Amino acid sequence: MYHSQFPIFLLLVVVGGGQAQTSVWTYTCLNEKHCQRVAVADLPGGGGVPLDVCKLNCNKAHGSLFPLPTGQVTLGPNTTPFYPGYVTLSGYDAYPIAVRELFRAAAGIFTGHLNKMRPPGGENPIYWNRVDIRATASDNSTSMLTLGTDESYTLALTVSADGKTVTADISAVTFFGARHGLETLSQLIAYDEDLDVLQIVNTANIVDKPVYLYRGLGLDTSRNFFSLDSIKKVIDGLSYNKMNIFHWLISNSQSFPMEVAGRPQFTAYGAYSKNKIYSLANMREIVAYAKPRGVKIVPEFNGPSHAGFGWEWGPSAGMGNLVVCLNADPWYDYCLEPPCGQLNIVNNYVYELLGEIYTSMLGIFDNDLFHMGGDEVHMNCYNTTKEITDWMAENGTSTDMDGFVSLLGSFTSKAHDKLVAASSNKDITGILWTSELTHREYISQYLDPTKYAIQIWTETFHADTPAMINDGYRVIFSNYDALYLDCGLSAWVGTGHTWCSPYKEWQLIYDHSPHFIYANATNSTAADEALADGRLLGGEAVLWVEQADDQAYESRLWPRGAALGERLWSDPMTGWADAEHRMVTNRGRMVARGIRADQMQPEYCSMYQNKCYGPPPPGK
Ligand SMILES: *[C@@H]1O[C@H](CO)[C@@H](O)[C@H](O)[C@H]1NC(C)=O
Ligand SMILES: *[C@@H]1O[C@H](CO)[C@@H](O)[C@H](O)[C@H]1NC(C)=O
Ligand SMILES: *[C@@H]1O[C@H](CO)[C@@H](O)[C@H](O)[C@H]1NC(C)=O
Ligand SMILES: *[C@@H]1O[C@H](CO)[C@@H](O)[C@H](O)[C@H]1NC(C)=O
Ligand SMILES: CC(=O)N[C@H]1CO[C@H](CO)[C@@H](O)[C@@H]1O
Repeated sequence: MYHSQFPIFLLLVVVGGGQAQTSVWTYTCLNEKHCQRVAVADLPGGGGVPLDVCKLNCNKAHGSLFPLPTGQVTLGPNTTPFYPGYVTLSGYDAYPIAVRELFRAAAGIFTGHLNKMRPPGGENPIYWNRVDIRATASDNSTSMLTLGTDESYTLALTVSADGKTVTADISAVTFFGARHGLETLSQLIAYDEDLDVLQIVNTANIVDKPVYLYRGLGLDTSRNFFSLDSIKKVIDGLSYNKMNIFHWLISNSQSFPMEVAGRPQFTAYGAYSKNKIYSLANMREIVAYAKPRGVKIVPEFNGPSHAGFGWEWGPSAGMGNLVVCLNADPWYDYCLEPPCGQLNIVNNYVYELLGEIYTSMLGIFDNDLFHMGGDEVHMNCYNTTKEITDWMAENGTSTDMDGFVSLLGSFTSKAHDKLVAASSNKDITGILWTSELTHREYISQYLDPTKYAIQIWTETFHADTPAMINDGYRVIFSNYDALYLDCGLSAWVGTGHTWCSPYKEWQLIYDHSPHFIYANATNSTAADEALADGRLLGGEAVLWVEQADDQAYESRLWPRGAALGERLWSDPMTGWADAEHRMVTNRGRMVARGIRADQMQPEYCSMYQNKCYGPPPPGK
């Protein structure tokens, strides 16, 4: 008897004794801006709160909201304690099924976060307050996320006169806006470790919508394979930062892990192993996972370069060589990293197979954007391949740069025709990386700006960028000198660092504004116009994975990806310094939800928010 009662007795002490175990420290808000640790003994009248609760609304301008809302933000001074079991979500129950299911999934994700912050059990009846959430979308039939989707929302929080019911009203045009509203709401809730309860800011008004349409992260899953769980976690991270694009670079010359309907040879020859394949069902699962999280998958099938293993079965199938320069030695004469490989662009079977690949992919990733690759074509590979140079000679194509670019132009246009034929959306836009073809002297000759968008990976102040935007191209900024997340590691061929060193710090990423970059090259009126008409589509940080896999990607992606997330959602006039506390808080929130994001500072800096700053620049 004694022993069986002992644990119960202990439990009562812990629950009832929460106050008694309170630390000697508590937190107060200084100047409506910074949370700071103070001794409980120094606050004889009380008034301190746990740090996470302090951060909710200490800063009256925006609390810890991340990314910054772009419209009005009013946060009340008070919070209401509650338990996750007393939250209801309604408003969408009568919507058409596709949209209703998205709302249901988003509601489940939201309550999942709350349950993680404060698992059920051991509730104190004093805090049995209700949180009633009403989430609505005036367009109750849109279940596709496209570049034209309205992602705006408003959020209003009110508290009843008796203080026992908090009402959250989220209204949006589409589901995708409403889910952003739920994300914002989740950032107005924190765990109160003193009372072992959740606290919600009980009065607020927020009006919000994104500045850029395309807010993405790119992940290559070919140099090294990533499990479905890892890809889902990347999507989770995107959703916490209101980023809406996962650019999935599925295959490359190293491996071909993607199942193509009706062509098992691609993975049989190209996958690293039979366990390292994305089946059609796997890819469908990713699309379905991403949608209620407000994320669209933009798949990339790269060509004519970045194609190698997986294509070597052409001769045995009577189709001739489908790739050239495969695994050539020494690699550095024929490509930019081993193994080499480029599609045999003078073989018509290559176009037929591209059509089959696009049809297979668009059966899964059906949307308005498809990435066609197009980067890093190595001219010497083609120039030293007899089959290619013979064809060029017979067709009167010169083997100088103009001749090779015309060959690339014709490859791109034939591939684009196959893409349009494979798509149910005849307005599908093909995205291309910057390359020789997108240089100023060639681009308008070969690429129609209504059919293609350009993903820019050249350096930030490259002269082609403003020229392209002036000429009407829609652009996505992924400049390697700011937005490549793999830079700064050891080299993997030879010694020293990788080519794009140094490491790109979050501050650099945060300050990388497409509007600013274009305005610097032209003027702010021109940049406003380019934003309004969608030529400044947005940006994307990219993780190339020669040196990353399931074990090593989260700390490369986060929290730096979040810095880009705020830049693209809010594009604030202010720079990184004004975002630092929220970046740190947001990073902590991501970690609490299971993302292994890199640490940014000693924890001390969160406890004394105005103490960690750099010395003034020399001479100031
Ligand atoms: C869904 O939208 C249609 C068209 O706006 C509207 O007529 C209908 O009442 C809406 N349904 C619900 C349940 O709100
Ligand atoms: C291709 O090779 C020919 C003959 O060696 C050379 O003259 C030409 O400059 C090369 N083309 C390119 C684009 O390098
Ligand atoms: C503006 O662009 C030029 C190059 O065109 C660059 O050197 C300069 O640093 C830019 N200014 C700022 C403030 O970034
Ligand atoms: C702003 O830049 C655009 C694009 O280069 C140009 O057409 C326009 O004349 C410029 N306006 C001013 C006031 O300089
Ligand atoms: C476009 C074009 O002229 N294509 C020709 C190039 O040369 C080959 C023979 O090597 C012909 O079959 C093509 O029709």
